[in-house]
Amino acid sequence: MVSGPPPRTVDWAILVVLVLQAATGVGTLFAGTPDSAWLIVLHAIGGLVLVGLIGMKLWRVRNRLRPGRFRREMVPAVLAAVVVLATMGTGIAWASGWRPWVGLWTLLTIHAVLGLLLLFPVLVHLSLRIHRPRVVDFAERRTALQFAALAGVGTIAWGLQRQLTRLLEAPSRFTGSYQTRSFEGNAFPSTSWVADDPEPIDPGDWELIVDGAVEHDVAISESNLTANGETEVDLTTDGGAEAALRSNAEIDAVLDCTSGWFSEQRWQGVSVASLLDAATPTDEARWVAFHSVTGYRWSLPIDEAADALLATHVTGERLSHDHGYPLRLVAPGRRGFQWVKWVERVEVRTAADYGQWIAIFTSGFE
Ligand code: HEM
Ligand SMILES: Nc1nc2c(c(=O)[nH]1)N[C@H]1C(S)=C(S)[C@@H](COP(=O)(O)O)O[C@H]1N2
Ligand SMILES: [Mo]
Repeated sequence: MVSGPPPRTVDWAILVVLVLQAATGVGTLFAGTPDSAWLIVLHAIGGLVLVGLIGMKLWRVRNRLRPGRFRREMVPAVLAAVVVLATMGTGIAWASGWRPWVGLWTLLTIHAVLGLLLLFPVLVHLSLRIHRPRVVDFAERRTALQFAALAGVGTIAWGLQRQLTRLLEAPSRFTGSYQTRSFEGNAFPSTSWVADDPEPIDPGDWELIVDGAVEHDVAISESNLTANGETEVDLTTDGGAEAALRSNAEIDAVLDCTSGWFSEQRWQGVSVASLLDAATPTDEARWVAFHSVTGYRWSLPIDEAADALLATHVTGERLSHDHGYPLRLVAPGRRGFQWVKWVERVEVRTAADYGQWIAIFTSGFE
């Protein structure tokens, strides 16, 4: 019988691929434009190569898994094995075109959560069992060839799988997301990142404020926002003087949620550039933060913000409450979680907003 690569080499390769999977997996959450497609391809091929590595490892230790030989120190190893199989299984099922929702979660979300949980049993198992690698473990010509062959098989498997999803008519975008209800107005799914679920907003109680590192604050009421398809901007610091601003904008852009679906829509509303023009950023202005009534917020570098839109309409329909009425951010090339809904404040900033990383997890909790 042919023998595989040496055990310690397989173990180290597993560790390297796992670290790579965790890093590229988290990276996919930010991959919004095709120039980051390589990250997802790397993740997919790495994941398929891991199947081969885990297969070798489980084959090697199969005798130790018999009931009579079970010891307590093996618990982290067994847990790690179960979770890695579940992570690979959910990843492959999703990428092959099986995309069920399990309650509020998609299979892809479950995959990501399992992938992150996996790090715990793996770290414990490692701390109990670690053997230091030696260069010679990898330097063997035969071992190097075996790994190259494994990478080749992984790449071929990935290519075949892409064909399979085409046959099943379940192709995905480069992010791994599938298309749903494009250009059908409010019909596409709506989702909250964690707990945001505000009461519907009464337009009479709402206004949009632009403030921060600007020459003058701006306030816009809901009726001015939508009047005549134009936007009248009220420069509040100028004693209420009203400046009519032609700021109606329209763009086609893809909302791509990290839970694995996307929808392309024609978004209509107020261009952020026109709001910035009205408020006039100071020389120190660098970032623009978009605040939701719920406390959720996200920011964009000021140049990128100028290309974004605060949408009132989605493919011809006034935004529904679920999709962020009266106003939601449309940030082309960014992932869905950055498209803040129910926006009430545009804050021009001189510095990055690190607090947003906490706000997106905690907003909506009382
Ligand atoms: C270390 C843990 C992880 C492992 C072992 C792993 C493994 C895999 C595997 C085997 C696939 C299927 C590849 C294919 O069949 O083409 C996959 C797909 C995927 N994984 Fe992971 N993954 C991990 C963590 C994550 C995390 C943390 C995320 C996101 C936060 C993530 C996001 C994705 C996405 C978006 C896909 C779909 C790619 C596509 O449809 O082309 N993964 N993963
Ligand atoms: N205020 C607020 N905005 C939010 C969210 C949220 O939970 N709260 N969820 C984000 C996420 S994760 C996505 S994918 C999109 C979903 O937009 P939709 O509900 O209109 O489909 O909104 C984003 N904007
Ligand atoms: Mo999302």
